[in-house]
Amino acid sequence: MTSAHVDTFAHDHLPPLELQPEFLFDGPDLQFPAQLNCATELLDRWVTQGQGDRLCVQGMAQGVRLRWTYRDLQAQANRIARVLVEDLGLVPGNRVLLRGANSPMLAACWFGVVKAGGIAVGSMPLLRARELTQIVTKAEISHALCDARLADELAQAQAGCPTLKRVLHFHTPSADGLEARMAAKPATFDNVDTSRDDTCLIAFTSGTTGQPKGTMHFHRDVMAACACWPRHVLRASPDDVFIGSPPLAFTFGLGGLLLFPLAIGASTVLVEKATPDALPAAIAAYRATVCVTAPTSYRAMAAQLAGHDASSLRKCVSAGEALPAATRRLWKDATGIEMIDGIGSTEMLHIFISHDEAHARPGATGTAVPGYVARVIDDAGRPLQPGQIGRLAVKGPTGCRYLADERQRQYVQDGWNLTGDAYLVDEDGYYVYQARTDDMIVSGGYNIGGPEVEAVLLLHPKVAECGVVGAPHAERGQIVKAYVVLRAGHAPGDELVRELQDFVKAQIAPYKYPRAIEFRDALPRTETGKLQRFVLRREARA
Ligand code: 3UK
Repeated sequence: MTSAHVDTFAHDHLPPLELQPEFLFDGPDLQFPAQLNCATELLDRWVTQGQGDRLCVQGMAQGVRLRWTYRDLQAQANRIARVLVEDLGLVPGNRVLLRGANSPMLAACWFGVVKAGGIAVGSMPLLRARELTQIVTKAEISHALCDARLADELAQAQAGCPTLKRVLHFHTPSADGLEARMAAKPATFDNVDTSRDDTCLIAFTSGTTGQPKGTMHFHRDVMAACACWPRHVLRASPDDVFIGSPPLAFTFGLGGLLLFPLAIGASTVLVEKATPDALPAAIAAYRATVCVTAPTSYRAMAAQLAGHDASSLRKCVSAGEALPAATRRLWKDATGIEMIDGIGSTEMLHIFISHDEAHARPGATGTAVPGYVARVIDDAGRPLQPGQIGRLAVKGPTGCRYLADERQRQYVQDGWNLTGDAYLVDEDGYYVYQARTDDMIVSGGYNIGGPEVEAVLLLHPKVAECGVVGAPHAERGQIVKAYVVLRAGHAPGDELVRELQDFVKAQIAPYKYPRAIEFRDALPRTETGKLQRFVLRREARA
């Protein structure tokens, strides 16, 4: 096995072997050749096999609707690889920052970097200069490909980023922009012959506290992710048209909206604006068949679907947060579709516990995806019995490798990846999410998972959204506190507080009911749609 990396930074900053998780490669799907470039497998392969005219990626660029075939995307990625190598002096192993909302050009940039043996580092479009500086510094990023509309924030960051020497902008007619340089290059490129164990991707976690963590993934990991959840659970077909909201900088979006459709020769729609207001119209316009987004987005879309033709949809994937049973129900009533829920993480690259449509169980995430094993353990690492709440531990062909980070010891213990989630396994072997382990509420000696209370509140017809956290309390230690956003046309008040409290008490053990309820116009969320419970907790403390 020969690494192609001339710049050995990634290899030099892997966690020591004894701190890495155990990797499992059982079965013929998970055997990979020693030399492997995932761009060859996901993109060039189709052109080589005579399928270059198949539709690959659609979207908008500067107001123009694009429809690229596999051959088109390959040509664009090849030109970008040439610009990186020939004009910007990229050598294999260099890190390249990618910045932009989802678009065909951003996808071409990802493949351009990976073809050239570089390491793609995505960044959420809303990141500010301070956060960009942290990422560039941590990953010692040398190059950036950046949407011209996001140029300012990166320019501000660059002042504090001595490693970042070359920045090119795309989506610009400028003579020294990426497109102008691409136009001067032939559409061919020989992909760098990377090892399956060369890093091709560093994904930063959207950490809520402290420095962001960079997770390193190899060419092999990308192909392994494609061989597990999409092949065994999603089971999409080459004629499927994928669409959705998660940014390509988030591995949920990278896999669900780029790697997985391409792995099977299907096509993807990359829309810049995929909010719940905009997505239904896009689904109708592109006749999309597979939708990938977060639970809250489905909940908001369910209310707006009338008036849009969503009849093309056949599979809907939810991840990023627990999927409440009420949201599954709303979506099924609106579309007839049973959603596919799955838990994944940036560290694991993609989804490792899930279920298909036929095995969906409201309120449960599912079972270990083929290729992965999972268990629920206590604080000493001992497996627990069904029904007991403990820490989720997983192993499979992908796993956590933090870039030079002490926190590796927390995520990986005894070869298992510990995701930080509290789970139980029910009598039938389904994994049921409780809370993030550090989000568990302890009230009067009881352990209460906020999401369970949220799931009940969401069943109430007047509740649009809610977040439940522990608020400090003199006698009980903590009390359950709910922050509630009401549906249009309902007014907050003491009477409604009592109504919601009684509603919860009638559905689950009364000790779990929210002793405090506060009404809000909106809830704090990350760019990936996750509820920021730490913000609510901070407010509950104040
Ligand atoms: C939570 C879920 C319950 C859970 C992700 C799919 O979310 C992703 O990655 P992140 O690193 O966060 C990981 C954490 O998010 N979570 C995600 N999905 C679910 N909780 N049910 C779910 N279905 O706390 C997990 O540890 O941002 C999701 C694919 C790729 C991803 N990166």
